[in-house]
Amino acid sequence: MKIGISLLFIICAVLNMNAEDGHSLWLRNKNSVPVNVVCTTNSPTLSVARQELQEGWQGKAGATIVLSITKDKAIKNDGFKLSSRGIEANTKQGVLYGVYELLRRQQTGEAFKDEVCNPSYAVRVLNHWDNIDGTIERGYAGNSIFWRKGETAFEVTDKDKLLWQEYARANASVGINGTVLNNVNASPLMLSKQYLERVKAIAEVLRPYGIKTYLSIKFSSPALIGGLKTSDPLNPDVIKWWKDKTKEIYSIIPDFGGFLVKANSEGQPGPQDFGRTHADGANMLADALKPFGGIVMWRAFVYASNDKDRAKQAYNEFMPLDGKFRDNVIIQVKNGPIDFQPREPFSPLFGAMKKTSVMPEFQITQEYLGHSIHLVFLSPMWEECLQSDTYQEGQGSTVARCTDGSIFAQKYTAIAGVANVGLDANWCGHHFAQANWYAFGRLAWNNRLASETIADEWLKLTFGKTEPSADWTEHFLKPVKQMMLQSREAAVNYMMPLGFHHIFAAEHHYGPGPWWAPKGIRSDWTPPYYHKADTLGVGFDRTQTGSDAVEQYYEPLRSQLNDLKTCPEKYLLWFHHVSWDYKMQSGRSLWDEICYRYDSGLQQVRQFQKVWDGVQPYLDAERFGQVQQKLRNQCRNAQVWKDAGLLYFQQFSQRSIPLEIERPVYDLEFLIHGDSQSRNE
Ligand code: GCW
Repeated sequence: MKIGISLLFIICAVLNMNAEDGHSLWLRNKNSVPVNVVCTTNSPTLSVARQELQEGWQGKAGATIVLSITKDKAIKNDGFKLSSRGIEANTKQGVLYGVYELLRRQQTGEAFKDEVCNPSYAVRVLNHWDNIDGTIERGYAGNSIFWRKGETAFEVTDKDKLLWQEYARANASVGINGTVLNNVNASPLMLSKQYLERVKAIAEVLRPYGIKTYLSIKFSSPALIGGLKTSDPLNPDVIKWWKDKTKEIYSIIPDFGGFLVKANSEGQPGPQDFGRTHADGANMLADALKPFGGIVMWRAFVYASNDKDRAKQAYNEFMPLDGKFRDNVIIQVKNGPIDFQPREPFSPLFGAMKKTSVMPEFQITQEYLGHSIHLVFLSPMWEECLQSDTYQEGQGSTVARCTDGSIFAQKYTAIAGVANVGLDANWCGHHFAQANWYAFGRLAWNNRLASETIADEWLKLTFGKTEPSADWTEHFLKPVKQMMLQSREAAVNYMMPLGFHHIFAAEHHYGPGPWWAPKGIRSDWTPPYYHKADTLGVGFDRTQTGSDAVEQYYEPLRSQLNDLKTCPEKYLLWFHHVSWDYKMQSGRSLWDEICYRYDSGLQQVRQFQKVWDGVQPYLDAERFGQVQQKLRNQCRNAQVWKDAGLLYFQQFSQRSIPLEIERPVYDLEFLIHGDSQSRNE
């Protein structure tokens, strides 16, 4: 009996050991072979580099690899040079990135040749919307890995340190070199002694991996925690307060990166509260950071209540300030002019601000893309933004080139991604949401990478074997990659096709809510403001005769978007109010096309379910089962979206749903008042 129980215990332990919870991300144990690592310099970062090589080497057994710090003009920032001899870089971080690149190539079977690899952006940073009580705004993977409330809030445990180290390693492996530890809706307490001490502890763990820490600050901190009467950025006491505070921070965290600021946006305080401009506010902070080499990332996500067109506001507020910012200020601009929608045209600020550093902000957490329930690979969305042509400096002035220093001489180049990481065992809530973290890092390193390459790498690293068989490649890699690459377009189809935007249910932004418009609420927080459906047609008229948002784009794009005939259909209802009978490229009427798109989105998810069921033999039961269940949920929700879109807009179009399309299964009444929004996890 005793033996029986012990045996059972051992079996359980072994099974448990093999249980695949996804915690290892894309960094899995591989069968490595011995390698001699020669490195004459010593440092914590280089020790990590050496260890990674020793634990992950899959090249020739017994090979010698030399890691060296050099001075090579062809190598930029923390880039590196790979050669058959080893890795050279100008910085220790560069060597580490070279090691990860080499190992990645070995693991994915990518050819290796002598080459210099430089990052597209100097600062590649995650933004955590983590609150100091441990909750995460728009977080769908558990609480914060950095903050918690209660008695142990300031205790730094071994468990904390291990988790932070794993986090740092994952980031470094894809080239991320900075992290903002707290929400842009910042608590002023973040700058108090106790919290700064915890930042110090986090920074110590992150440092060997080349990751700098940054903080979001509340602009009214001088008054809120500094005892001053004002937070006016031109007030000498306020200026001094920030200088002293910055000095204090650097005395605790010597390699501190700088501040991220959300000011005069969604109720956050800012310089405009004192009759000052964004430039006055940002420059005051930039001056405090300058002596220490710190930067200010100042967000352009601003919009006032009841403006006629929210899409125009960031541009209107920031363009007059172009050239007025210090050189250590970077304006952080969301990819689209409104707010991380499943599809938006690029923000017109890209390329237009020519005398100011501008950085893109992407959202890795899926606030508007099905949280951590829907399988949506975001890389194609970011690629679409980065490769959009602004025409600002002639053809080929892509968002990528306008922000990475190729066109404008920016002192700092940077890119930010709003993190999707939490305490969940698999970090991101959905196994496939890990791919979005990975993709952000890869695109931040190389903004010309194709989503297909990224998906291919990620799948091989996350699900692959050391030597992938032809069978695995054909029956797992190919179909799953295809599914990933289609997943964003599928979400656009079942949520808001053809340029629809912001027709989400209020607050949680998960399910549909095109009808949502309670009295007394800001109109630009309600979906009807964005879709403007009436019996004649649907869509927001942003043409020259409408809100004239097209005017913020540069020719020839402006005219192209302005004309109903030349505006790409994917942006149609973003820029035009279109009649229900308008003939689309498919030959269908707009109304019929809307019905087809919603339906095809749902059909795509059904197809994804089949693809996934088909790959069951090729992966562990745990991840298979979890993804299968999430897909079921996604499918139910795609049905809700389709039915809501069709039945709600049908009230205006007063046309029937094409007969080839499957009928809705929910009543509009239930969709509006029932429990259809339940995330049903
Ligand atoms: O997308 C909106 C979100 C807010 C967020 C804000 C922002 C952090 O709904 O939760 O606040 O954007 O980007 O500041």
